[in-house]
Amino acid sequence: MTVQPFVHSIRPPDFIPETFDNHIVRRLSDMRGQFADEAAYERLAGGGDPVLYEVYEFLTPAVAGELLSGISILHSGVVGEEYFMTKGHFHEVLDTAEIYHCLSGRGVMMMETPEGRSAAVDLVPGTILYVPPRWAHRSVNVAGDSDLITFFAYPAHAGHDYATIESRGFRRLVLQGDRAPRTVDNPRWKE
Ligand code: S6P
Ligand code: ZN
Repeated sequence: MTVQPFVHSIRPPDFIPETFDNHIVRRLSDMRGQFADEAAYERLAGGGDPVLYEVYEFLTPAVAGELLSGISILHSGVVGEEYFMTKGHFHEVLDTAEIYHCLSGRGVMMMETPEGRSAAVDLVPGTILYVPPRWAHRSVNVAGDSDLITFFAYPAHAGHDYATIESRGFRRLVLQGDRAPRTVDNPRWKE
């Protein structure tokens, strides 16, 4: 199947694409077990099941050579001291990279390799982040009151390994601090 050239368009302030192929909505209930403060999670879940983030995808065939891109909109909030965040994943084809371009808001991209290296990069409007092959990645919204909006693109055959992060978490967490967000070791990280 050959893909014809195509365009999509986004505009501030909400950057929701006028056209897209797939819309993913992830709620608090999709993140059970991922936030460090379980009591805070249950308190928030008791009040409903808020949407944490939405992804608008521009699909292409899942084969090497194609790029899959889209817009990710991560809402603001906290579970205990921990900011709203995406599930996070390794790519199933581990040797595939990804580009993120921050369009709006304030965030941190938490990243780590299977070998134990860890990195946290600030995202502000204009930031272009290269996530190299092998690095798991999770977006974290550290703004008090605005969405974190990013454009992303990655090899369409990369796939997602969510299970590794679901079972052991990320090595580092991003928490609210007195003046600025702080990153700490995840006390529940499992080898
Ligand atoms: C996919 C890419 C993004 C994420 C999105 C949601 O490789 O990294 O499109 O899918 O930011 O995060 P997650 O961890 O729920 O897929
Ligand atoms: Zn990815």
